[in-house]
Amino acid sequence: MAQNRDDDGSDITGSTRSKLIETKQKWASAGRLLTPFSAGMGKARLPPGQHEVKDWPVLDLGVQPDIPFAQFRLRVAGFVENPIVWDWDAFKAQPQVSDVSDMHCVTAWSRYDNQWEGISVAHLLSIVRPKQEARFVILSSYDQYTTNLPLADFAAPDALLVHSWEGKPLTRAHGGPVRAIIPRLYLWKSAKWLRKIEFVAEDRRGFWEARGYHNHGDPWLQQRYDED
Ligand SMILES: Nc1nc2c(c(=O)[nH]1)N[C@H]1C(S)=C(S)[C@@H](COP(=O)(O)O)O[C@H]1N2
Ligand SMILES: [Mo]
Repeated sequence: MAQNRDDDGSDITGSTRSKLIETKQKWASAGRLLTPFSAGMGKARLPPGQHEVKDWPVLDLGVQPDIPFAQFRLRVAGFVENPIVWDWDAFKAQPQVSDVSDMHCVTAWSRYDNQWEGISVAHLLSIVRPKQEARFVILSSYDQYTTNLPLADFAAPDALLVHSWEGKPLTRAHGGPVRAIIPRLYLWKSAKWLRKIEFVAEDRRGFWEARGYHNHGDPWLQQRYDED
């Protein structure tokens, strides 16, 4: 292997390279050229075509299922080594995290700095262990809603399964007991009243994706509607 062969730090190639590496490391830690999600990068915090709201609108199919904690089950199925069914106690027994993220609805409102509590998708993945075949994820809800996304987006470090918002249990209207939060995609990918997570090899369009909405839904690329 050719690693660390430039022990002669005084030669021009060596010093040029270390400057380049230093610069690139600075870019990396500043998130340069990455889609800017985080606070402090205010300039591009609002995706194109969005406006900020301070309230939190409710959007769904008009049916808000009432799932008492005692009846709550979260099932993980499909191409995973360890399929699970968690009841409320099992879900709450997982390592809890809290995180703050922005949400972007395709109807053009964005809400900043939402504080979530729940479990990270990264943790879920470490428990269920997706198989090689798993490339997409289908989220299904207690209101029959479904949405699909690539495993790579579901596995993003800021993706969560949440039960609380701003320190309070998620209301029924906003998807309690448990909803997904996928901050890097439009909010329709963040299934409320989450019931099942299926890992699949072939992509399958969900409720809105089958009704003219974009299959991927990246707000930074304004992927609102289907490309014909
Ligand atoms: N189960 C379920 N999840 C859903 C929906 C739905 O109808 N049912 N609507 C989606 C859409 S279109 C949006 S914009 C967000 C809205 O979440 P909110 O009502 O908490 O703002 O939920 C998404 N998740
Ligand atoms: Mo939406």
